[in-house]
Amino acid sequence: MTPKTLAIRTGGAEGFAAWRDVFATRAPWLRCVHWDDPDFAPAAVDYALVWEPTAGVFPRMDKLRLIFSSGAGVDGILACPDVPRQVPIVRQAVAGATQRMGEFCAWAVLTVLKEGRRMAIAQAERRWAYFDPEFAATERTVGIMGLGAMGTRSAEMLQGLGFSVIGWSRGRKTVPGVESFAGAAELDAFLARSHILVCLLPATPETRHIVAARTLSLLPRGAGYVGLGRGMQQNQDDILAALESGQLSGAVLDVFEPEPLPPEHPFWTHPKVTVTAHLASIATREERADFMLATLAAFERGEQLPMLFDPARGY
Ligand code: NDP
Ligand code: OXD
Repeated sequence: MTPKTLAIRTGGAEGFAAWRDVFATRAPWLRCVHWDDPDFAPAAVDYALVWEPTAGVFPRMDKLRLIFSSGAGVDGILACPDVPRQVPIVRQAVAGATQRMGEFCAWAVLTVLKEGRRMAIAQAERRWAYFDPEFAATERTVGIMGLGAMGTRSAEMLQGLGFSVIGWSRGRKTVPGVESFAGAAELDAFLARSHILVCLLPATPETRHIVAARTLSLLPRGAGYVGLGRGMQQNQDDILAALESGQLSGAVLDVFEPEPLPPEHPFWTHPKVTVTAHLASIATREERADFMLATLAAFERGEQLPMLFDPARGY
């Protein structure tokens, strides 16, 4: 391969060093440069790998041909005011990431079902608090908003645990065993069936605050909520109100607005909320590097790329 330059801004200086080492063994022709290095020369860059790029740099990348997100979402990239609209953006699609998401989603749904937060509080207080979680998985329906790569793998794993699973997306989906609801017209019927609601949607203008008072009020009383997509999809005050009123019986939240969740936020100490630090799923650097190198080879052969961000649909 002709030498090429990849600019990296994901995971800070430590992340850069780790990425550089991963690429050094796999693609010696790829020169990795750190976006935040004082000697960084944007004009030399062919490709970029970024999570939250800073403004003022893309316009100086005259040779830039492809942008990779270091994750599945591209919201951190789109938040950069001068991201070049003509350069394709590739989202990560790695089997290891969907597997990890499925595992995390299964854990979160079981945490809601088995009242894991109640157990954790009792343990922290050294209290022998016997109780009998009310339902078995076979008696509950999990509704997954976003039946894409992450939602589909989660649905498969939840079905393996005995849950009934339904899904909601823009278009109709065919996922074995999963009843598919599509579009705004079918949202309310989907919600009415979801004993535990999981959000695995991308961040788009349409999904802003999609989990809010109205949505939550349509769930069966005492429903659970698992937030794994993006914080911007959730009205956090409405979630708190639904927990207070008993409309929600519990929640596991991995994403917030803003992140990190401020230390004074009531979610941290809420007896019905389990908070995790946006860690539900990330593939290893090795897996992501292999996906990127295969994508770059296809790109240089002029082939159609998988997982392209589509500005028209917003994700
Ligand atoms: P995909 O692109 O594979 O799937 C997105 C799904 O969302 C599709 O089913 C799509 O439906 C649906 N969708 C998009 N917009 C709407 C809408 N307005 N109304 C209804 N359905 C909609 O994405 P992934 O599964 O790979 O990832 C999903 C999201 O999960 C990411 O964008 C990211 O926000 C989040 N994520 C979170 C992680 C974490 O650690 N917490 C880790 C990885 C991802 P259709 O196909 O019909 O358009
Ligand atoms: C992602 C994430 O989008 O980690 O991949 O949230």
